[in-house]
Amino acid sequence: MRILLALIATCLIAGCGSTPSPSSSSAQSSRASSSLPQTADEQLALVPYPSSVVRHQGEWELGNVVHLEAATGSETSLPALKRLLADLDITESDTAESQIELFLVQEPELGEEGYRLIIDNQITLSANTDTGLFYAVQTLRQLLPAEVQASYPLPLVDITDSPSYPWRGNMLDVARSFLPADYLKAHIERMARFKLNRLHLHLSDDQGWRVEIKQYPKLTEIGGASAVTGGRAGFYTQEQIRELVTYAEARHVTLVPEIDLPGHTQAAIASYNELACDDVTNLNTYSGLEVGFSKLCLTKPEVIYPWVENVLSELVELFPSEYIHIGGDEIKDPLYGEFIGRATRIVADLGRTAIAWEEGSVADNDPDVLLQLWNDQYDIQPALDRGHQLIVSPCSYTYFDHGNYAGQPNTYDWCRKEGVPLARAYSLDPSAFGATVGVESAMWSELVHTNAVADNRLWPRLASTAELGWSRAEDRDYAEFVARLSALRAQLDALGIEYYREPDLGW
Ligand code: TNX
Repeated sequence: MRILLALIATCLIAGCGSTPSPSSSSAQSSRASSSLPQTADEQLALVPYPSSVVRHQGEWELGNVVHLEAATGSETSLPALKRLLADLDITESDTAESQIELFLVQEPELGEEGYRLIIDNQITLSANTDTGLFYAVQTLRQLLPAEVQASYPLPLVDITDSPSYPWRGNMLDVARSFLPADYLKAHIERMARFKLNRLHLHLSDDQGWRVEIKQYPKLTEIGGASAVTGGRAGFYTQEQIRELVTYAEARHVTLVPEIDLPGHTQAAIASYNELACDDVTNLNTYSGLEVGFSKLCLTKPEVIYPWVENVLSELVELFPSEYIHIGGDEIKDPLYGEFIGRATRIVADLGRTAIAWEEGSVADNDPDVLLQLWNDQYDIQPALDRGHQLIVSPCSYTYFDHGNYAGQPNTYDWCRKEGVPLARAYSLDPSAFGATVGVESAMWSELVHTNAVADNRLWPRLASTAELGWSRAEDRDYAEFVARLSALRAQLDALGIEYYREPDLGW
């Protein structure tokens, strides 16, 4: 009963959004004698909340020794389950009474990422894919305590679940201030716990260049050694990137690299001066807070395009992501549109698809190019009319460099003077901006210089990004979200997250 939350008032008004799907209701009726109607006053402490939860009366106890049966093909989900059991000191034995089974099935309604989790007299996880099974394991993890206990009672439940959007992302600006590879690893695991699946790395900007490019070693010798004032310098070696990619793949997180072009390029220019126009006198590294002052010299195509091509070809060797972000923000130049069109085609010629910030919509891009919307009011309609899809990141909801509350020290407020409190972040409707692959929150790092501050800006707000990307819009209710997330505090603690103590959560 520890994980049950009484939400009588909110649920009476809003309903708990736990409509059984046809398949789970048949599971329910086959055990009608032991099942209760879905009560309207309790939700399981799950974030993001599943599409369908059917509760039955009573509990089942998971033993301290379990028997695992796993389908071949559960190559990431089985290790994830084993990590979960190890964290709770639960051991494995073929003769144990408690059983957990992982099945691959063919149920089109579960899609690529959906799953079913049944707890009756055993635990049964099923999905079409290893990804779905991996997410079933994450749900099971939230149903269990975060720390070792003497016993593990679980609610009897049939959960059928699949995401609203394929893109459930977070952006980290590692360029203004670097985040070490160990932090990224921890972050990837934390994201996966909430079923987030895209980590966008902003790898270059005026203040720093963060990824080793073998053909241009000065990018990291010079550009990697600078940072915003008070921030951290550094860069990822190609070996570290490969290791991060492998780690992320095992957690169904795609690392999406961004090289910001043709503006935000002072670190590149300071490393290779010929990338700037000949009349540019400031060829130094930069550690200030201005934006929009640097650019590649677009009237020197013979210099810049081979460089762009070479950098991007090394990048696609490192990052298997289908999508490669070419930036495109905050720069004015008569040749801007032509540059973006050429850059997105360079990405296409490398066998990938480009993403550009919203400004890139002025270029003549193939409609499969994704556009990342960041100004709430930007007129993206013409691009939607041409068939583009969006990653939705409107700054007044998703910019986590803005305060958890108005006036939080070391936060920006240019987009929203009240900051972006949890309630505001949760109130975004990703579908309101037009055709979208999903949602992404962004943490710019001009003012975020340590791991602890990064944690404070990211959590608990990132849990709201997770629910916006996964749960149905009609099921979202802030009071319920807050009650569920509040109950997951021990899980965040176990992950070592130095979250902001959000008053709405009672923290
Ligand atoms: C705008 S959003 C930027 C970044 C800054 C951020 C600060 C976008 C595409 N560009 O360069 O870091 O504001 O909030």
